[in-house]
Amino acid sequence: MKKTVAIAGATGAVGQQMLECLKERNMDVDVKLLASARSKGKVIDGYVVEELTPESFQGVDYVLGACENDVTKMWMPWAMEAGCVVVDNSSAYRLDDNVPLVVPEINADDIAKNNGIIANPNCSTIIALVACDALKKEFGIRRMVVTTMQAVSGAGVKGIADLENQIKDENAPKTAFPYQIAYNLIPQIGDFDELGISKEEWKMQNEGRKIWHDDDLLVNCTCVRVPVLRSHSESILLECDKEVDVEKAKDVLSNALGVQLKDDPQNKVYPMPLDTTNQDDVFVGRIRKDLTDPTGKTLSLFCCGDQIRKGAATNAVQILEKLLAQTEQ
Ligand code: 11C
Repeated sequence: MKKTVAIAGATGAVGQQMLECLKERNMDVDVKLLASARSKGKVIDGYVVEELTPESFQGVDYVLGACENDVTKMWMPWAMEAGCVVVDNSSAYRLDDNVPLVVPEINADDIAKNNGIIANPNCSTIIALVACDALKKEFGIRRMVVTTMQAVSGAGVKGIADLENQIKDENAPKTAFPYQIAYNLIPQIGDFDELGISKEEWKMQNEGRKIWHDDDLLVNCTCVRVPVLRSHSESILLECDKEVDVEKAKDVLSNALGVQLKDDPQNKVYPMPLDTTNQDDVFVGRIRKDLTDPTGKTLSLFCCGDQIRKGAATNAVQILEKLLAQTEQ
């Protein structure tokens, strides 16, 4: 029997992309779009948006969650009560011990351990880990030093609107960020703790440890919002267990799932956020040995990935595909 998939938060940037991903991957499911009362009756791709209420999940098999944490925490008990399996893009449950946190290219086996909720990692974590997973297997990764350059889409439709409006008029209102984002960079994503580290900066280490099953992983991260529409870029330095070899690194990356190697700097080939926009692979390039490390164990790279697709919607839909495949077995 055809399964029913509800998208909770269907009118946001990630929710709309989830619907697009279901369609383009020809998934044979019935779809239900749920959102706040404000969006009730809105039509998206021929589907009428319904208000998200405690009754919304009756008859629903799977939920793709694309809401903020507080809204997710409100509806999650309703979805659990109705017996749904939820793939949730919020950060509300990511670090719960009984909630698998999954990037299908890396730890798809964890999906089977779910108790009704599977969490989708943060976008910059997904993009970095997809870029580095094959290198971790080859050289071991002890410490990562990461600078993210995160697109405005990470702040949803408001973030995209702010950039587009401020490019036309620098005095346009700031609705998503504390400062003008057009022609600017903002080195803050999320609130800072007493150590001066932002919530977004902690995610890479905390989520990375869980996805890679590596409690010793160390990550020093600086997250920066940049005036780019929808692809995150990351400059990453990897301190490895073994001596690194650039040709071997390129070789393993050229065979890595979800990765496209873009590394021919002499011919101006390297990852750029416009090139990963609206497609699913993570581009990796600028791979070079860190000559300041006398042990030869440190590698630098640059990667980009579409924040709304692989950083959120595509990853969630890939998890859903695995869940559906498990029920068919
Ligand atoms: C941003 N990474 O770019 C955030 C958006 O934990 O899912 C997603 C936040 C999260 O602003």
